[in-house]
Parts: sequence; structure tokens; C-alpha cells
Amino acid sequence: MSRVAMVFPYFRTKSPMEILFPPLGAASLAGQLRKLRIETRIFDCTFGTVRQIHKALNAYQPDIVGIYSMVSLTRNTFQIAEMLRASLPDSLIVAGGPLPTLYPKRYARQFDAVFRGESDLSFPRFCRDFFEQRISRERLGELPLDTYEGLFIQDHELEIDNPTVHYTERNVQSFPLPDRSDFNHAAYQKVWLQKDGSKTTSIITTLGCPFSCDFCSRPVFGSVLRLRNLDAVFEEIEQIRLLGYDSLWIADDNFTLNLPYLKEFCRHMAGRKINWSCLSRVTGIDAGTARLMKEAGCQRVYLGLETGSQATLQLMNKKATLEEGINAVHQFRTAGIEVAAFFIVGYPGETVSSIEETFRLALTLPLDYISFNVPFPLPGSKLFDRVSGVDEAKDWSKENEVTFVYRSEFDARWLGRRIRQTMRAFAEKK
Ligand code: B12
Repeated sequence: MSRVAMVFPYFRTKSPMEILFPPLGAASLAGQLRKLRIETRIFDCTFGTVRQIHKALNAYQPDIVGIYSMVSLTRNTFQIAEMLRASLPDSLIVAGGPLPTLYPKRYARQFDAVFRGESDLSFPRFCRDFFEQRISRERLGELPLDTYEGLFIQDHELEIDNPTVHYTERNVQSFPLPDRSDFNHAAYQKVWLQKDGSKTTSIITTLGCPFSCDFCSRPVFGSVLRLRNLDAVFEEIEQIRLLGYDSLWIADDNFTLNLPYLKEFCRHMAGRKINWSCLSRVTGIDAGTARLMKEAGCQRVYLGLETGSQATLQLMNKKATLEEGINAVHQFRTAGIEVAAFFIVGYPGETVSSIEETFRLALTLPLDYISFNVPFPLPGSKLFDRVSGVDEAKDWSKENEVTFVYRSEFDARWLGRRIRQTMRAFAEKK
């Protein structure tokens, strides 16, 4: 029997900052693989231990193991790959996701193959050909390796470095729905209910973002916006509802980018009694749009306000003004939508006084939630190339910590103190 195991190597930490969602990348690929009638199982490590997952994978005896990786999951990814290499020596071990996309060479040392970028069609086709032609790990070279988009292999005999692909909107609209059937929904819902009083899960409706914020990296989906077919999105939402969820986190890079799409979505969602939250840009939001979103169940928007200083916004290449940010907050609040704002403090090139402007803005705006971070130079971002002394040995898996992973001109302890003071003042004000 030919089997593919898809592994999401995240083990829950129970940190108060932790946010849990089943991995949509694995679910999307499982949908595609099963469409090709390939037996597939997702091993979501979230609620397990390394031992349990290892045991379950050994029992499943997969021919191909695909492991997702990103910046915070590198250690886990390599640990699992190493264990599997020892216990399943004949299985093909493949990496994919944001970090292998950026650094395929690092992964190619330990993995038989790496898929860079969007892999919805290329990886399943590769698996199908592997099984149909009865290929083994040692005979990979017999496959038409040049034809799989994004494939990267570097071993003694093979050197493959195929260009990545951004599937066209037409392609994207023909994809099957992500297959969520392997996830432990009861466990996800229990955690969400305890923490938030809702049963929330994530969904993606658009791919790509055309903006080039200095600190952002879009390793997989790039800069061309593609819209999923809304009928498919509504079918997926119905499936999600039947799984017991009552609330959605729309994980698009920026859900309010294409206003006609957003409005169409809202018209269909009105009356469905499902709450949702999303990330939004501050530009282009007027009172009518905000009202429509509210009527459609939008409970909260997350705005990357980033800073209280116009000069720092420019350093970040946000292509938005302070005024637009302030206006968006008011539009959403007036419509009855909660606003959560993200701020970054200590940006390279800013000053102590611009940092203070940020703290001031956070305390003067009518915001429901605020969070502060020091810059996090994501591999693949312009910021990453610009800052010096990025220390990849530091623990990047800690979310939202006030710790610099590069040599900063600002004192992390001072920033930490100012953040805590501002958070306290914010809590008292509320
Ligand atoms: C939702 C989300 C989260 C959620 C949950 C993540 C989850 N459980 O899946 C939360 C809010 C918890 C989160 C947290 C963080 N996130 Co996040 N997140 C996202 C977001 C917005 C969507 C992820 C998603 O569902 N994508 C849709 C699926 C379909 O795409 P995909 O997973 O990339 O899968 C495709 C390919 O990568 C590939 N693929 C995926 N897996 C595999 C496996 C194999 C074998 C193969 C061949 C191919 C393959 O095929 C898929 C289909 O094309 C992405 C940005 C984005 N647009 O993708 C950031 C993103 C993944 N996050 C990122 C970061 C940095 C973080 C944090 C570290 C942020 C922080 N400082 O706190 C934390 C770390 C959390 C952790 N637990 O480790 C970065 C990763 C950057 C990098 N270079 O590694 C991204 C890319 C955002 C960005 N702009 O940089 N995140």
C-alpha cells in the first residue's frame, strides 16, 4: 500500500500567548493527495508528544513523509526528520512550507527532497508518479524531476532547483477544499472555549499581498493577490460549522484588500450567525464597508498600526498614513467592531521620541486590544537583509517576546519596561 504522512511539527506549549489552529497547508495538500486517490494521513503534533508521534508514524509505515516547517519550528522539524530517518530508512522524507522555501539548502542536507513555495499541484503529482512508477528512495532520478515546480534536491547524484510557482487564480479556484478530517477538533475547540469562549478555527480566502512592508516576508504566496471562489469558501465554512466551530479567524494576509470581494463575502455571510475576525489594512475603509462587515458577523479586526510616528511608518514602507490608521480605528469602532492593534517598537532608524509617540497613540485611541513587539527580522524580509548580527541560534520559537534576535540600537530592558507600563495604563483605562 502506498501511503503519505503529512506532519505538522508543533507541540503545544500552553503559553498564555499561544494560539492554536490546525495547519491549513497540510489540510490543503491532504485534499489534493486524496483527490488523486493517494492514501494520506495528517500527523498534527499539537496535542501529542514527540514519542507519541514517532510511535504513530512508525505504525503507519508511510512511504513518503512530508514535514511542514517555518522559522519557529525548525528544531522540531529536524528532530522528527532525524528520528524517522533512523526508524523508517526506506521512507522518502520531504520538507515544505515557508522556511524550506527560503532556505532549501539547509533542509536538503537532511531531507531527500524539498518543495519550495506553493505545492498544491506539484507535490501531489510527485507523490502520484513516485507510486505509479514504483520508485524507491535510491531511484528518485528516474522520475521526471525537472517537471515538479519548486522541487529542490541536492545529494551526491542529483542537483535539482526548479523555479517556484504562483498558481493562477483559475488554478486556485479549481483546488479541492482543505481536508480537515484528521484533526482533533474536540481538543482545539476545548482550548478555544476555555480561553476565548468561542470555538474558532482558521480559513484562507485569498492568497498573496501586493504590499512590501519592510518587516514582512511572503515566502510562499508572494505579491500577487489571488481570490478563491466564494462558493468554495462558503462550502468550506459550512463544513467548518458542521465540525462544531462557531467562529472564524480569516488568516488572509489582508482580508480587506479587494473591496468588491469583501463586500460580496459580507452579503453572503449576513444572517449566518458565524462570527469572524480578520487582519485589515487601514486604507480604503469607509463607514459603509465597516457597517457591512459588522452585519456579516465581523467581531474584531486586527490592524497593523505599527507606530505613532509618520516617519517610522515610512521606514517600514507601510504605504499608509497615521491619519488613515486613526480613521480606520474610528470607522470600525463606530460600526461596533472591536479593534485590536499591533505595534512595533524599537524599529531600526527610529528614535526614543518616536517610540514614545507609539505608546502615546496606543493609549489615546479607542482600542480594545493592543500588543507590542520588538522588530522580528523574518527571513525573506527587507528588514532581515538590513539589520546586522541576526542570531539564528537564539530561540525564535518564543512568540511575542521582547527579545531582539539581532544587534539593536535599543535597550531591550528599557523597551520591556515601557511596554509593561503602557499595557498597565491601557488596562486601567479600560
Ligand atoms: C495562520 C498563521 C499563523 C497562526 C497558526 C499557524 C498554523 N497552525 O498553521 C498563528 C497565529 C498561531 C501563527 C503564529 C506564528 N506565525 Co504564522 N502565519 C499564519 C499565516 C497567516 C497563514 C498560515 C496558513 O494557514 N497558510 C495557508 C496554507 C495553505 O499555506 P502554507 O501553510 O504555507 O502551505 C502551503 C506551502 O507552504 C506548502 N506546504 C506546506 N506544508 C508543506 C509540507 C510539505 C511536505 C510540502 C511538500 C509542502 C508544504 O504547500 C501549501 C499549499 O501551497 C501565515 C502567512 C501565510 N499567508 O501563509 C503566517 C506565517 C506562516 N507565520 C509566520 C510566523 C513568523 C509566525 C510566528 C513565529 C509569529 C510570531 N512572531 O509570533 C508565530 C509562530 C507560531 C508557532 N506556533 O510556531 C511566518 C513564517 C515565516 C517563515 N519564514 O518561516 C508566516 C509565513 C507569516 C509571514 N508573513 O512571514 N501563524
